[in-house]
Amino acid sequence: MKKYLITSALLYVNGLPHLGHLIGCLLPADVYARYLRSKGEETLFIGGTDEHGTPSEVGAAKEHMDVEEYCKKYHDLHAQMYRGFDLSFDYVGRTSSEQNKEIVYRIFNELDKNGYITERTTKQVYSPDDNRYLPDSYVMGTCPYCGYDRAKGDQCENCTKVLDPTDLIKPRSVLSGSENLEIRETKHLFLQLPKMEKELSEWIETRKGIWPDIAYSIAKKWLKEGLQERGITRDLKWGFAVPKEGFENKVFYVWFDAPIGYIGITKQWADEKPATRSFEDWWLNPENVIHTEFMGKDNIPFHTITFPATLRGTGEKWTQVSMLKGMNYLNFAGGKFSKSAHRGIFMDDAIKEFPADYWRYWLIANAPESDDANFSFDQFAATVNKDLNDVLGNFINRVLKMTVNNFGQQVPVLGNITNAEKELYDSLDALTEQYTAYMDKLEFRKAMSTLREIWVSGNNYLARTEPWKVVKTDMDYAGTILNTALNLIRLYANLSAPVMPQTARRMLDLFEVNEQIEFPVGKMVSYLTGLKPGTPFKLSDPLFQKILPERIAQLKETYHEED
Ligand code: B3M
Ligand code: ZN
Repeated sequence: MKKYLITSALLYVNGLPHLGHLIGCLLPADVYARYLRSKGEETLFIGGTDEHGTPSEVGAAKEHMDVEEYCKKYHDLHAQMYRGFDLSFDYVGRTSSEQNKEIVYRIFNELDKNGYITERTTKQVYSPDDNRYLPDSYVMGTCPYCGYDRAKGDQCENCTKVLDPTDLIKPRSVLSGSENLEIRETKHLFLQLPKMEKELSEWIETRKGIWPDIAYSIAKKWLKEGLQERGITRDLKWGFAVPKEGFENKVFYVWFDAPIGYIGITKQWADEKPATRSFEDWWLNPENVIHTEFMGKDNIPFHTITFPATLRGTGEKWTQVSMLKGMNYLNFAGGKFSKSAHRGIFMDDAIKEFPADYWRYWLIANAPESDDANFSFDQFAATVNKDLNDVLGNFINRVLKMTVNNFGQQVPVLGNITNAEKELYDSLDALTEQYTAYMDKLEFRKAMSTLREIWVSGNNYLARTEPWKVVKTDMDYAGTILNTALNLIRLYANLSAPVMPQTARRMLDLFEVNEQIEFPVGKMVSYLTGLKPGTPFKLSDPLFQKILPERIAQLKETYHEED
């Protein structure tokens, strides 16, 4: 039996994550992990914080904190936020851990031994005013490719181009703002990507039609431009010291040790929880592990080219990525969500406004899969009010109330079924099959619109059978309708659980059945006759609250949607 390894991109520890990060990697990874677990698959879901490099040094300097303490503080805050949104990570680790260091060194030494590491004298940006080198995001300037004026020295987040600080037009120091910058020569270590070009190119070709277009096309673009050797060391203090003579004062580049962090964090998990499995079971086991990675589009080059090359160059049989889900960006009020400009809605605020499931459902139903998507409070409220409140919530309320009023607080007897039930079973067979297929392919928007259709089919069934009329003429058939409708609630709970875990639990707990969430497989007829007649149920407060116009106006103001 193959087992599933799921990783979500490891977010930089500086600042708090926003809704763009949540939908970019964390949440879709969680939905997929929950889906697989509810199907009984062996699943390990790994996440954590990316703690090295310039983002942490710059963030710590801004808060006048020691870098190590700063990383710990924000790591804990990220982890707390993940819990608030019910992200079901098996482990939330850190790229700065001892375990990661051990694996980074192991991989580096193998690469070096195999001739994939070379030394080069390079030109680096030096700032006399700051009295130091300014690698990566210590420098900002205008992107030479797209003209974006807040491009960072290592990557333009607007066009995703990977840059060198010396490429920037009008570079300036992030520390002092100084534009008085010099170029100085210093030695660095490089990963020989060109040596692996052919091998990588053949492998990427096999991913065509399997990875989403965006992942495949970004990888292809890199290959087409020709692979260049990539610097893997930096003139920084914070990071893993380079274990090679002459380089002891340098550290590894954050993008060298961050993806290795998935492995390091798995080892943290294995060391900390006397688990049944070792990290080797997951990471040195390519034949038996299906590894799915989730990330925003700017992270794709590193996961399709540099990280796979890093693992391949060791000559060891590391588990490689099988499926890669890359997301486009979520925009807000016509612009980007931005950590540095604190623009948009951050996870700590979001959770204070609405329950996690409202956000989870909206984000997954509107995931920026084929293109960038836009968040607005009007759309958010419309979806919550319509899909969750009117379609799903009302169905449940009506069914529970009608049953109580006519049969008491228990599941009525299922009598003879008619064409209406048969047709319901058939249409649900087709819809659940479609839903499962979309989840398997990680096509979340389509999965959610199918889930919505499944909910709607319950309302259509009531509209067609009109139990409020049937109770006056045929109590047996009225019982059959309401029995079927109550079974639908149980079905909805199990189908909705990957995206709305809390609501699903509440739905299932309406019935005194004490069941685990389990993804329904097979024919719906057996599923929709599963609740035993006589099973007691509870009445609950409405599952969702409508978001009213005054509240929407207030939210727009608080979060500057219309500024
Ligand atoms: N830390 C980028 C980010 O936070 C980067 C991802 C690393 S994944 C190994 O958006
Ligand atoms: Zn650009």
